[in-house]
Amino acid sequence: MRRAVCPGSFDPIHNGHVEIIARASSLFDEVIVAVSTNYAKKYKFEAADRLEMVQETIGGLRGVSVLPMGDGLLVDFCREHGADAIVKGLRSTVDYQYEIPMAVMNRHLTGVETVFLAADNRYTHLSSSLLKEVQSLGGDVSDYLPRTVLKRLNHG
Ligand code: COD
Repeated sequence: MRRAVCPGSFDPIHNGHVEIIARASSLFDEVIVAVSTNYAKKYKFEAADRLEMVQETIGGLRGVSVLPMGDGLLVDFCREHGADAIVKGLRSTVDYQYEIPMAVMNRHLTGVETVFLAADNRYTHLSSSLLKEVQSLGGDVSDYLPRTVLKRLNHG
């Protein structure tokens, strides 16, 4: 039984995240989507809302569960939940430069491996912050966001 963790702050979840989680679920028997909260960071959505939006979006995917991660170490979360790997999406060399030190450190700490999946062409330009900015200024981001997220953004 192979179990992976897909971590993120998901503020909010978008279709680039969803695509990576779906592909992870075809590679692993079980995937846990870990919704992190870094208390030093300012989020648009509360932890409970971010968690709910992820659940509403990917709840139907077989073998995928969603859990809060709090602000501890990702490797501790992986150990606690018996995960063999962390799965992340890579959009560009900027992501690569940011992610590699964390992957090496995480492997050093507990031996957990990080598996990188190349972001799909349709979503390489997406980030939660870009989508929030465009939406807040009146742009149409409906191609990139799950319905539940769009609804909350439009009413928030
Ligand atoms: N296409 C494909 N994948 C994407 C896209 C996209 N357009 N956008 C984002 N992703 C992927 C990336 O793999 C990203 O890692 C993941 O989705 C989540 O994205 P975000 O933006 O929601 O998540 P971040 O970057 O805010 O989350 C960072 C973590 C919570 C993963 C990280 O900070 C962490 O591991 N924190 C725990 C504390 C810890 O252990 N620190 C020490 C690390 S060595």
